[in-house]
Amino acid sequence: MKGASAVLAEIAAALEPQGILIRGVVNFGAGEGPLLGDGSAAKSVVLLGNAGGSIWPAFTQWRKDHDGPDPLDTWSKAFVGPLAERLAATAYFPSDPPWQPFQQWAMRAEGLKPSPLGILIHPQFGLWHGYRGALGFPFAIEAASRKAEHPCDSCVGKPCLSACPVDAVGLSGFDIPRCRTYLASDAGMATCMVSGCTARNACPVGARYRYPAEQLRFHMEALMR
Ligand code: B12
Ligand code: SF4
Ligand code: SF4
Repeated sequence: MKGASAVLAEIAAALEPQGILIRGVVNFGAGEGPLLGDGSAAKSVVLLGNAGGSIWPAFTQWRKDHDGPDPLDTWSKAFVGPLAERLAATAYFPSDPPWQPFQQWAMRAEGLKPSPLGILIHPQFGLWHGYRGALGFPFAIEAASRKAEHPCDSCVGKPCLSACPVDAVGLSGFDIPRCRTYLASDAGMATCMVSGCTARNACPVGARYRYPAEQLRFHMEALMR
């Protein structure tokens, strides 16, 4: 069996061309991890995801020859699935039921905390990052424990909280119907649907990782469905 560091190196090398990055490792206590393919509980998961627009060039290229529903999920599975088989790991995907607690894993793996918008904020990438999958293993993987600085603690004025034109998102939660009604209106079509969520865009952290325009529009269209 490969050592844990060889496993991490193999994952990084296999997914680098797709812009999918290792986003941290979580080790679990007995029985605490998600179920592996053989029904036992995972001892570790390796989180996989994007930072800024890292996945967009490879995804855009792949999409030229692939059609169908949920293209980003299909693309993620096309690359993470075979790697899981090769490593005898179990693959988990964020949109597949039962929903695995990706945000809790990320909080443990990288010490991230939620922003007032609900999305986890990263000190470097700001709100511009996400998860494309995770690989579960029956052994622990040594990883440095991380405690990230939480940018919202020192954010003067918290502009994300006042930016939504219809107050659909904030400390009291995310009013999804309200957001979707606005997105479907002429005003929404001319603002958030073109340039991305105005509240998310208002955050100054990690501005250089802001998704490219095409990616912003892709995620907004997904939110409408
Ligand atoms: C269902 C879901 C939605 C639903 C409902 C969200 C809600 N209010 O519950 C809808 C479709 C509306 C949605 C929208 C978005 N989502 Co969403 N969503 C999910 C999904 C599939 C499941 C969440 C869940 O219930 N998990 C199950 C529980 C057990 O997991 P958990 O980690 O313990 O739960 C945490 C969350 O529930 C979180 N939480 C609690 N309340 C809220 C409220 C909001 C708004 C959010 C985002 C999180 C959140 O706190 C928990 C503890 O950490 C996750 C993927 C996943 N598997 O987690 C993505 C996920 C949370 N979404 C994500 C994103 C980016 C978005 C959008 C920004 C995407 C977009 N298209 O623009 C939007 C808008 C959110 C916003 N505030 O701006 C990312 C967050 C990444 C990050 N940096 O944190 C995730 C992880 C998907 C991914 N592939 O990375 N989402
Ligand atoms: S604008 Fe400020 S409070 Fe809002 S998410 Fe960004 S850093 Fe956090
Ligand atoms: S997409 Fe627009 S309407 Fe929806 S929460 Fe963001 S700013 Fe508000």
